[in-house]
Amino acid sequence: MKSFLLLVLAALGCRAKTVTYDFNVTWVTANPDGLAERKVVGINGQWPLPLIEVDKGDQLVVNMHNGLGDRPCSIHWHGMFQNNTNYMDGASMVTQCPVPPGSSMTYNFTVNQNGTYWYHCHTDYCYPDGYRQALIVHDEHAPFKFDEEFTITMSDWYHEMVEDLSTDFMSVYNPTGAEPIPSAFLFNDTMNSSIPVEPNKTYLLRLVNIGAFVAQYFYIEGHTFKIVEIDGVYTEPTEADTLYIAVAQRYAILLTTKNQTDVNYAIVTVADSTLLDGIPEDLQLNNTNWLEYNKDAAHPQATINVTDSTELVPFDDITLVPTDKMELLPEPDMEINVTVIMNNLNTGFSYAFLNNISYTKPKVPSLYTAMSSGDLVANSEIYGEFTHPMILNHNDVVQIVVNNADGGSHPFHLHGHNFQVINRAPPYGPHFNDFLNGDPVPYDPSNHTAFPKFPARRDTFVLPPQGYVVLRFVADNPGVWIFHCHIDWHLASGLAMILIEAPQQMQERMQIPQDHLDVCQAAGVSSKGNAAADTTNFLDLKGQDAQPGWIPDGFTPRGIVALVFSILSAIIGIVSIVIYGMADVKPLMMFCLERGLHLN
Ligand SMILES: [Cu+2]
Repeated sequence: MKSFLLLVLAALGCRAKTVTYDFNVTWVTANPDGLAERKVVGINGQWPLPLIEVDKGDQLVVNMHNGLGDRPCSIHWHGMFQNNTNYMDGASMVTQCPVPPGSSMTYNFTVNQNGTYWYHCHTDYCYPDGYRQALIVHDEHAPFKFDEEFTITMSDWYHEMVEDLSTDFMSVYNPTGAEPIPSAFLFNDTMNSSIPVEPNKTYLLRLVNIGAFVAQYFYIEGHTFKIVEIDGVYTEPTEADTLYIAVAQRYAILLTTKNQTDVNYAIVTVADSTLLDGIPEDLQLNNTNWLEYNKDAAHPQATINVTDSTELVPFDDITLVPTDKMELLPEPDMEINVTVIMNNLNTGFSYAFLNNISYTKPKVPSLYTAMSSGDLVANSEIYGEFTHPMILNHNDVVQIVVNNADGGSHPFHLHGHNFQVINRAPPYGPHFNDFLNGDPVPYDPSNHTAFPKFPARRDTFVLPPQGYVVLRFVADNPGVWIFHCHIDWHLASGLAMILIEAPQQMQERMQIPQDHLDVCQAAGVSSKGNAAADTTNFLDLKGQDAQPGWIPDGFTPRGIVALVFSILSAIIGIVSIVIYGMADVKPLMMFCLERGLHLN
């Protein structure tokens, strides 16, 4: 029996391999929409960035060198559980120090998952400058068959550098927090491209929204398809014609081609225009790429039959059933109940809040606080009030209720997990924006639709405008995990909190690699201590970074806009009086002087 087991283990061991990538991160230039050449973050001198491909069970090793010269960076492996390797999660000031220019960090973890993922920078705002790409985990035991596969990324794209956009975004001139409007929408980091297909074949299309802000609708003219995976979770094959893919979400679909080679079909992506505060005339919201049966045949532009993206009816992901039929988790041991709020603080900028906290980075990465805190590891105070820490006990069933007091939808992502989405209102479809006609509707535990028996699981879900979502998961993955809105503008304005999961087990099971600690040294960031970097008294948070102060009652965002604009117009008024006034006075003075008159 023992030798049989060894044989099995050896067979398994033989199959798993180590996949190593060396990433030298530097600035390069690119012009993916043909409209503007700009600086982008490249890897090994290339952009688009390399697609990472591994097989389930592989060890993925990425040696990252920051050659940008002018800013720190990191890499988050979106959707990877990082079981017992929380320190490889890549979120700066949560699980590591930001890697400064000239420094390197090795990410090394086992990929015991399958499906469609992506990687992106997770240090301040750094991924909208092009630092993002898909990560595919192949699985020879996938519960579906196909002939060939393609990965399709979609993303919003800016012509300006994020450093310029962010200064205007967090500014007294933007008191309503209007997000920068993208300049274009890319498809596989280009536009007007074709996916070559043959008739009567089945293709697996892996769709990933690697954008920083805007969700996109997706459909293929003349075709339906079957959803088989969401965010790495296999689902019962489910027929659909239109998808709504928020930033960070993934869908894998099976598409069977027609028995013909005469006609090419439009693959249509439509940006969710409800997210945009204004639509410039030259912004192309609807984009056509092609399912190409015949490269010599016409490539017709899509015929869009709706005037507004909200008229499209996407498949509701909450109805999907995972193939593993994991049942609804039992009643929670712990509930976290948060409400999304947008408000101004006394800087005059707009901030995002979960309840009354706008996430503010600590002085020590929160995981390093946990690892250096000894017996105080389960005391939430040491992580600082403004990281919004929640302590989760090992293996507890956790329920998160997210209510939305904001009129925008938000794609929320939890690191280190996927979770059951057990309730959401309003549902995808024609009523998605219905709660905007009145006050926000919070989740009511005594009045909701039935929870599914086998809830859909994913790692990023969309919170409807003024509605709510309820999710459940088991706290079985020790680590510090950030839960945040994936619209990068909202994360930067504070729409995040951290979960300190199984703190004692975290300390017992993990050890921070030396090269990660060296990065802190190089970055001048402390790798020990509480959120205020105090290493002697972890309960003394004096000096922690805090969110700005509240605005006295009576000031509303509208009031601030009015105030800013009246101050501005007063200044403009004074300046014009000085310029034009002097211009008027000068000839008059000359006239008087010439005639010996006095101006009084
Ligand atoms: Cu958001």
